[in-house]
Amino acid sequence: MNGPQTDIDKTYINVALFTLKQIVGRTFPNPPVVCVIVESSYTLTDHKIVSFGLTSFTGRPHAEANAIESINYKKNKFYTLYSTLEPCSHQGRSESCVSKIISSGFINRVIFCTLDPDKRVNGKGKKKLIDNNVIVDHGIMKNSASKIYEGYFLNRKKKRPKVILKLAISMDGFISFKENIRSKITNRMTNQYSQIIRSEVDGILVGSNTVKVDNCILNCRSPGLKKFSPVRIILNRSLDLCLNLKIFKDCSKQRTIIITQNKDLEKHRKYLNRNIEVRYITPKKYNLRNILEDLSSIGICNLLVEGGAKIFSSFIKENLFDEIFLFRGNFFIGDGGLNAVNSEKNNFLSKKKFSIRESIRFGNDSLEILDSLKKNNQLDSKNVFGNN
Ligand code: AOF
Ligand code: ZN
Repeated sequence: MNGPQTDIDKTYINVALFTLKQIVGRTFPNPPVVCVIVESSYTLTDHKIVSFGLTSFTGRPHAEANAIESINYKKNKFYTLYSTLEPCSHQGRSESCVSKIISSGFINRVIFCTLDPDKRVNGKGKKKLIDNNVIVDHGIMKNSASKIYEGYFLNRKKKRPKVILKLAISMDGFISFKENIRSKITNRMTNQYSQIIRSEVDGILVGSNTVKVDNCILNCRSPGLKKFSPVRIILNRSLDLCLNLKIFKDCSKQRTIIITQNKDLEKHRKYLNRNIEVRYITPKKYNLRNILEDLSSIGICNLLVEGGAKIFSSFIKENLFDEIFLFRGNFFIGDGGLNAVNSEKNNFLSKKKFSIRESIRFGNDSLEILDSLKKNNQLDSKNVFGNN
């Protein structure tokens, strides 16, 4: 029995990858990992899953640790551990997964999709396993895994999260009837789906004007999703948001961060006393690139941007986005509506920046998922907002 992959390996890695998709954004501050342990004969016949482990929803214990914990090993059997990511080798809050695999004394073979780009691991997990006589192979279904790990890889390699812009617009491309007014654009079905999207990201970012005008809460309210509510991030240069806003009600239950360029510690304290984290960036460095780097440093891998127009404009203008979830309600707003994206020159929307990957209907509403062309190097696109 040696390393190279078999059809059986592909089957079990597929099972792990299928599950991996379900836990993206639900393991902050760690990347999601799925681990499957298979018991077989030494010739790999009569194989069956004997344990399944996911990264815990608070990030620890890790997937492999969870899977290893609950097995009754048999002496004459062969054990393969499948993982979607290279098992970690660093001493963290507890023993590394590689140490656990080795000290179990039963795992004969480890198969994983992709090396872990985290500097503390990157290849070291693999080496330690091999040095301890565990058969190792990796690269299996690597492309599928890399797509799911897009946010994590961007975080570790580019020091920024994957950025998803979420917009709800009318048929004629407006996000509101007029400025500083909250407008209901989408139906109930769409709104429920939006809650699922929120539960699949680590962080949700808005500008302070959106918090003031919408008085939004930015959590996951649907049954079963509450615990997956993402970290809330508010961009507020002047640190002037009123503590009576709904978003500040339960900050001990949902991590809430304000990013500001105001360094008045008295003001900071006012928020800290209410469990609101204040992160200061100097006025000189207060730009999206640095804000994303800061968020990446606290473990945000997938970031949902929910507005408003000014914020969307900046992300699009600076090409700092990977996907757009464009929801469209079933009515026209007409003259006086507020553009989804504002710009002094009002021209960058017509630049070819997106391609449509998928269209879904929710009753009379629709959702188009757009990829940034920078990401795919595709050439064809159109002004998807349709109003200029
Ligand atoms: C694994 N299995 O399920 C995950 C891994 O802060 P720590 O000590 O928990 O370590 C976080 C790092 O562990 C993270 O950056 C990544 O390299 C790895 N994540 N590794 O073996 C897992 N989530
Ligand atoms: Zn680990």
